[in-house]
Parts: sequence; structure tokens; C-alpha cells
Amino acid sequence: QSTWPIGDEKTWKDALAADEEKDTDTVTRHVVHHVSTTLARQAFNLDDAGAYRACAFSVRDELIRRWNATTSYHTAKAPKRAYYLSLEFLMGRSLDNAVLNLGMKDMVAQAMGRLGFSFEDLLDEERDAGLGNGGLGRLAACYMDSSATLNLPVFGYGLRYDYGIFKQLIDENGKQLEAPDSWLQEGSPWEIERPDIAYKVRFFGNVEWNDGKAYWWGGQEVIAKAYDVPIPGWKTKNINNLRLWSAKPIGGFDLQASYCSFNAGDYEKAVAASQSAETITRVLYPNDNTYQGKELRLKQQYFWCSASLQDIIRRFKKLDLPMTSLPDFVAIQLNDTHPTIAMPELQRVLVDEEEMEFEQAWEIVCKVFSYTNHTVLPEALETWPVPLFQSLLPRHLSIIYDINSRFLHDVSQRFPGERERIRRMSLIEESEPKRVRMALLACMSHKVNGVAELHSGLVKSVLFKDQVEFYGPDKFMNVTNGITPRRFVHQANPELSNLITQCIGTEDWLKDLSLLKKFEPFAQNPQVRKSFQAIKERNKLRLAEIVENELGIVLDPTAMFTVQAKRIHEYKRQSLNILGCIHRYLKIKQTPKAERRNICPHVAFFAGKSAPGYYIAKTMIQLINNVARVVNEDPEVGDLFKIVFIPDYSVSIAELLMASRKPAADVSVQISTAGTEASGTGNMKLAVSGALLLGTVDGANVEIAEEAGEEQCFLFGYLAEDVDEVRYQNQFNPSPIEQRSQACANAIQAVRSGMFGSGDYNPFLDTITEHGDYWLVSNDFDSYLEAERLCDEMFMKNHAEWIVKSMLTTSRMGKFSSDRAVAQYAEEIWNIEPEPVPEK
Ligand code: NBG
Repeated sequence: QSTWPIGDEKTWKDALAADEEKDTDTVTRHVVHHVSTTLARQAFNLDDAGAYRACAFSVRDELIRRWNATTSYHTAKAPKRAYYLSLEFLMGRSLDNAVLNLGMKDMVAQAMGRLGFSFEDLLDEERDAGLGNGGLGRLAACYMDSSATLNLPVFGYGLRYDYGIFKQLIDENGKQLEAPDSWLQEGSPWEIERPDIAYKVRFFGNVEWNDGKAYWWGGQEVIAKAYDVPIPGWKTKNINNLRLWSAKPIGGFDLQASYCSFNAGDYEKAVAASQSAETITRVLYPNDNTYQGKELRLKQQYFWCSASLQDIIRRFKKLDLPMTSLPDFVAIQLNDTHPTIAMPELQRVLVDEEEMEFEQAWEIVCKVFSYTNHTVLPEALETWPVPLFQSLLPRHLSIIYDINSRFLHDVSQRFPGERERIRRMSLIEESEPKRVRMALLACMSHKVNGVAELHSGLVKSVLFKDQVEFYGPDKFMNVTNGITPRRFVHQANPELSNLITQCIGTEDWLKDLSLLKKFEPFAQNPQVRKSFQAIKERNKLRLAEIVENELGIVLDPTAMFTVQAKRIHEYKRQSLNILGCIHRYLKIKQTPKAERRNICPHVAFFAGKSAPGYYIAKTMIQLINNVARVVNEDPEVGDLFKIVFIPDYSVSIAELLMASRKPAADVSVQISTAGTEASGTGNMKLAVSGALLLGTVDGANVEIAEEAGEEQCFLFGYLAEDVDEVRYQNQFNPSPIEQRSQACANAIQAVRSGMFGSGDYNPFLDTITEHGDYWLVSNDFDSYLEAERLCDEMFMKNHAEWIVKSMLTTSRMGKFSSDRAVAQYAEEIWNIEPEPVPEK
């Protein structure tokens, strides 16, 4: 920038330079400035909440400064960019992450100290941004962090829900209650409102044809307004952008049509219409791994995709290039099938607005998009009823039909006479009513990936078998998930982070996690082993204190802490865990007093939410809480066993449990039925902090065991390749449950006997005993108990070895950094390069 648009160049430059200077004094002044201006408050009435906000605003200023620099550099340079479309971004808290990434933590903590506040306390004032359900949303957040860290020009697009994932409360009967999460009530300091960036989005209406050209008109129009969330990377000037759309009515209350003679009725109609617009981004759908075919959900999807594409195309058009160059500048990643409607939408724009030939346009669309599949569970696969599509998005439906007829023509050329194959591959399912198969549409993009080796294999061999045969195998690949070591080790487990840095002599492992392997030799160093163990013990002690203060349960911090923290789902099998707990309880009670000292003391932690409408999962939560109550109050059990359900699991609670400002797990419980958990990422978070894996051969567990060495893990259960057959037996030729597992039958019997209160647990228990045990709880039960037994034995009798295994696990988790995953997307799918903002 050589010319200054206005005023005096020197004045500008001096002021900008002065603004860039950062030390404790300037930070203190900035915070005070925000207290008195932004918050309009004074020192004497400033509480922690106010101090947090002022502090956050001053950190945000720094983010925005660097964000501006990145934006103008990238605009000038115009590199190819990747756009990550995700309906969920589970960001959690931002303050600690921002100051660490900016390298300002000490400065800011000192400044707040001088002003009379403890920075650590202020961190707890922040509300989580909970704009996601579980792994899929947190993965998107980790990928944003890694993209910024790697200086990659990646832009996120999502929705700014007024209400994020509900707050989970547990009532006196142990049942889950849901309360709204009004996270924006006090406003968020981490977003920048952009009234200047807004697009119109149309729904419903009619399609008319004129001269072979389609016109889509009428219906409802709403405005998508942008809110930007700056994403800092670790030790880089680059700050990326996450753009979230909020729905607004056109022109506020739409009174234009009637403003000559509007009356009370019109006014009310206008207010209602504006509410209907705003409803679109009101709330996040709280389902994880299940599809719910609601009209409003499809509206959310189209609203978000249309706005994002308009924004992407506007940016591209500044380059003044023909539309055919779009794939050289734009890569769009579909995070699951939720944004698949963006494909026909881009086709609509290219054909109807840019007047391109249909075939040529579709070729461009396929080159621009790529798709990540996150599940093989049939209940999670999106298919939208054709009548709903027809009414909400009539032009898109006709485009999909066009694409489908061309596609099926090609299929029938390749596989003549194979009508069954054509029926399977059609984008339209011939059900009543007909349905649009979003995953098959997404498969027309240029790359399709699964999220762990095992999962990607199933994607190819089961889910998209026909598609692999048709398109060839090159389109289908694997990118194993990862997590950001900044948040889940450095920030969450600072003591461990420091120990690693001290041992290997550099902090570089935080941006090249493969360097963790240099920590491995220290597992043989007794001094370091002691420090490692001491850190774990302190973390467990702190977690125990929190549990005592918050839940009134007193824990023995030397007991083995097992953690299963994730959404509550039948396939994730909290069932197996809680029935295992019941077995343990019964066994303790049967063991003569004198022999009880041979029992390994245990604390089983559970955390997770159930979808509000998922009856069986809610029943499992109730059972966990009521078993916990009975066990924890039984004086005979004492310190031998405690069960803790931590309510309202969130990113912040994950930081606490897993890696944690109190990373406290000894054992990571990952026990999904083999072949059902696509990857899992909690397994990675726990493993880097040294928890040993107690798990099935599923998802990323396979690769974790491969990396850590199987000797470090306790694996059990049927393998994915055998599940179908066992399931078939269970359903069509079942043996009595007692034969599959006497221990399982006993635990179930104990529940039915009323030992854990009179809750109605039968619908859940019957899934195991009466309805074919689809998830193989009884079939895997005994081998689960055996794995637990080995685990206990080592923890009790050979704790020194346990610590070595724990250290080996930590040092071998280098693969599971989201940096590695994102670099792989950048190179193999998006074809983009790092664009670091140059030093001045
Ligand atoms: C989830 C899988 C997890 C996986 C995350 C992130 C969906 C549809 N899938 O196993 O269940 O770790 O995606 O890839 O939410």
C-alpha cells in the first residue's frame, strides 16, 4: 500500500505503529479503556464478568489488527482458497486459546493481576460457543485452528445459531432435562458484526421457463447477515476467518407492500414474517449421528449454502476471470452431507445466472467440491422427501433430476441391463414418497474421504461400493481425523506441556506433533517418570476436588480413573460400561471383606448428552445416575468404587476431563460396536495426555493401537468383519442371553429387580435381551470384563509399568494432530499452499 487515501501519511503510520506496541503497560491501558468506554463501567463496580469482557475486548483488538493484515494480504495475493462448510463449529472458549496463540498470555495475565483480577478465574467467566453436537463440530473447530497455524488460506462458513447445544441438567430422578443455551445473551466479544456483508436467499416460489432458461421467482426471501470470528494460529501472524450467517427479515419489518394503507393486521403479518425469517438461525438441531428430516433444517442448509456461495463468487469475481477458472481458485469441502445442496446451488448459479452450458457447469461443480463422510450408520444418512424439496427448492429439484438422468444414462451404458444397480445408484430413492439421497449427490464431487482407515475402508466396501465400481477407486480416500495439540495439550494440560518441552528442549512439537517421539526415551528416565506421574496425580486430585465441590462425591484420587465422555448413543455403548459397573458392584459385594484389598479401586466417569428425542439414550443416562447413587452411597463399597456422571459435557469440560487443566484420566473408554464409530477424537485427546486405551477394534482406536503399540492398549470385542454375522445370529437364531454372557444377564437382572430404583429401564434392557441385541452388548460383555481385569491388574500390581505405558502412549500420538490432517486435505484434496503474511 503506497498511497494513503486520506489525511496525512505520517499521522496514519505513527498511530498504527503505536497501536502495535504491546507490553504489560499498554495491555493494562487497553483493558481499562474498554472498561470505561465499551462497558461504560468504573473500577469500583467491576466484577469478574466485567473484567473478563474488557480483557476479551482488548485481546480481540489484537486479533482484528492481525486479521486485517491477513485479509488484505490474501486479497492482494489472491491464492486458491479452501472453504470449509460445516453446520457445526464447536469452538468452546476463546480467551485462553487466543492469548496463548498470540503469545500474549503472560502479558495479559500480569495486566489483569495489576488490575486486581486472577486471569485463571476470569477464564471461567467465558461461555462456551457450543455451536455443535459432538465430534463432527469439534473437528471443524480443530481444523480451523490448524489451518490458521499452517498459514493456509482456509475460510470457514457456518451458521450463527442464537441457541447452541442445549444445557444438560439432571433432575432428582437422574433424568436428563434440557435448557436453552442462550450463549449470546451478553453478546460475544469474539465476533465482528458485518452489516456490510449481507445476501438475499430465496425459498419456495415458482420456476418458469423461457427460451430454455429457468427463472426462479416469488416465495420467501430472507437476508443472510455475516458475523466474522477471527481464528488465530499458533505463533503466526496469520489470522483466518470463520464467517457465520444470521437470518434477518428483508428490510426489517416488510411494510413496503402495504405502506400506503397499512393497518394492524398488516403490521402483525409483517412482524410474523420477520419472525419466520429469524427462526432459520434460531437453534442448532441437537442430534448427533441421526438424521431428522425437518423442513426448517433443510431451510438452514440452503440458507447457509446460498449465502456462502454468493460470498465465494463475489470474491472470485473481483479477479475478473471467466467462471471456468473457478476450480483454480476455489475448493469447497463438504463437512458431511449437510451442505450438499451447495452443489446444485452452484449449478443453478452457473447455468441460470452465468448462462453456462449444463454439462460444462456440472464439470466445474464437481471439480470445486469434495466431501467428507463421517458415519456409516444408516440412521444418519440424509435423504430428503421429494415433495418437501419440490416446495422449498423447486429449481434445485429440477437440477437434481437433470443430473440424475444424465448420470443414470452413464451408469446404464457402463452396466447395461443392471436395473437393480441403477435403482441403487439413483439420486432418487423410489420410496413413498420419493427421497433425494444426499450422500450419492455428494459422491459426485471430485474426492470423497472417510475419517479413519477402518472407516474409509467400510465407506469403499459397503456404503459406496457401487460408486467405487463406477467412478474408480481413486476418488475415494482416507484422512484420519486429528485434534489440535494447542488446545488439548498445551492449554488443557500445561504442566505436561512444559514437561515435554523441557525434556525435548523445544516447543516446536506443538506445531509438529511428530516431534513427540523425542519424548519417548524419557520413559526410561526415573526422574522424568516421577514428574510425569506427579502431574497426573495433581490433575486427578484437582478433578477430585471439583467433583467433591460440585457434586458432593468424595473420590480417592489414587483410584483408577476411567473416562467415557461423548454423546450418549446406543452404538457408543455406554450400556456396556454401566452394565460393567453393575457387575463390578455386585462382585465387590460378594467378595469377603478380607479379600477386598485385592480389588483395584475405581472411579468411572461418564459425561455426555443425549438427543432430546432419543428415548433409549435418555434411559441410559437415568440408569447411569441411579446406579451411581446406589453405589456411591453404599458404605460397604467405600473407596473401592465410585461412579460420577458429569452433567453438561462441553468443550470446556472435555479440556478438564481429558487432557485437562486437570487432565485426569488413567483409562480412555472407547467401546463402540466394531465398525460403527467412524473415528472418534476423544480417544486421541485422552491418549495424548497418557490415558491407556480400553477399547474395541473400531474407528481411530485401530490406528491409536498401531501407533502406541498394542501392548499399551486393552483391546477386546468382536471385529468389524464378524459383527454382521453375530448380529444375524442374535436376531434370527438367538441363544439365551445367559449363554452369551452370564455376567451380562446378572447385571440386567439386578436392574430389573429394582436394585437401582424404579425407573423404567425395560425399553433399554429389552434391546439387549428381547430385540436381538443389535449393538452386541451381550456378545462383547465377557471379553470387555476380561480387558478390564487385565487393566486393573496392571494398574494395581505394576504401576511403574503402567506409567511407562502411559508415557509411551503420549509420545507416540504424533500422528493425531489436526495439523497433519489439514496438511493432507490441503495437498491431496484442495490443492492449496501456505500463504504466510510476510514480516514487515
Ligand atoms: C462423527 C463420528 C465420529 C467422528 C466425528 C468426526 C457424525 C456424523 N460423525 O466417530 O461419529 O470422530 O464424526 O469425524 O457426527
